[in-house]
Amino acid sequence: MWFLFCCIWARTTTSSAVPAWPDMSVPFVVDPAIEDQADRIISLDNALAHLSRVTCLSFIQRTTEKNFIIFSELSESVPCWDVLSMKGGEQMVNVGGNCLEPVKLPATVTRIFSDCDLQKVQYLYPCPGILPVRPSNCTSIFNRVNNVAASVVPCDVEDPDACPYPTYRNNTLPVGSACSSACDYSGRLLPLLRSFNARLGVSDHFYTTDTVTDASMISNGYEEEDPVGYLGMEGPSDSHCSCLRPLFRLYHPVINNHFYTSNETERGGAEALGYQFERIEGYCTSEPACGAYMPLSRFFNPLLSDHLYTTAIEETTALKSILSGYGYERVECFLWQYETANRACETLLR
Ligand SMILES: *[C@@H]1O[C@H](CO)[C@@H](O)[C@H](O)[C@H]1NC(C)=O
Ligand SMILES: *[C@@H]1O[C@H](CO)[C@@H](O)[C@H](O)[C@H]1NC(C)=O
Ligand SMILES: CC(=O)N[C@H]1CO[C@H](CO)[C@@H](O)[C@@H]1O
Repeated sequence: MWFLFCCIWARTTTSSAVPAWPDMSVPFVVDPAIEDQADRIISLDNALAHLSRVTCLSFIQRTTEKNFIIFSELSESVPCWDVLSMKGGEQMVNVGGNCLEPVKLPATVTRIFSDCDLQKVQYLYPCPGILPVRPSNCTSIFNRVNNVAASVVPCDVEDPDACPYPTYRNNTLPVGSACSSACDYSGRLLPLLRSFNARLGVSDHFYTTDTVTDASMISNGYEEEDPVGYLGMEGPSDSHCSCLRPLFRLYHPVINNHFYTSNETERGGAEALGYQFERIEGYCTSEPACGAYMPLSRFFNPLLSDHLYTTAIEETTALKSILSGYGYERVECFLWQYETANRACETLLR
């Protein structure tokens, strides 16, 4: 099995009046010199499959089309993956060298295009019924001056559940669709701190973005645990991101349980059961978008009366195992992985 490094459209489409491919469909052939290299052709197939899967642009084998792409190995000074505009006639596109590099096993890298790349595709080739998203802060990637092969976020395509970016699992969900942005949120982000009090009769996981409260819990017997991600501080409306949800914190003093929900109705229901509303910890997104791609999984242990929330894949897997005592409830919402909203969208160079 081959994975690849692949670098994206550098210096593409500086003008917005680029001729687009009709029907969002790109006829292509592959240069025989590449066709002969098994590892590279598999990489190319993977890259095209990825693009077709997560955007509305599709690649078709050329039959008699007059305008088509020839995937070739060109000089390093030629931008990679310049496929977004139709130039007319035979159009050479560089997928050589740095643009499409098979990675030898053991591969740690399988993700091919970044969210920003996909955002750019979505901007030029919006899926029907979905608002086009602005390429905004992604321009640095598309206008990259040199053709450095972009490394990609580790994500095992053989095991999509392990992908940190759930968007990519869904063939039908274009990036950022429901939230008007794939990568952007204008508010400040703060870590959602996590602590746990294991004392019998308490057994309570506690989460807060407020460091003072966190410190006071720690001094009252809660043990620090790893933060679960970042919450937005501004909401519920944002100039970029249209699917923010407040994360409400509630507390039930009798059963010593902190409970968090992003659902207003559920909050009301909990209050009716004796939970007291404490505060809004911050904002998360209802869909994987706006740079927030980490699902916050919610669990409940009825014996301990404890709600537990995690974004860690290993912990989620472990808790879902029958013996954990914690029952899986749902993905509450999505959190940011980094302090900068669009960082998850930036391909990591080198
Ligand atoms: C994929 O997207 C469709 C349409 O938005 C949705 O109905 C479906 O539940 C999604 N599937 C997954 C696995 O998220
Ligand atoms: C909120 O919770 C209620 C009751 O559990 C449910 O009917 C509703 O669909 C939820 N709303 C959202 C936006 O998930
Ligand atoms: C080019 C561009 O749109 N830059 C924006 C990136 O995001 C920050 C914060 O959201 C904006 O202030 C910039 O204008």
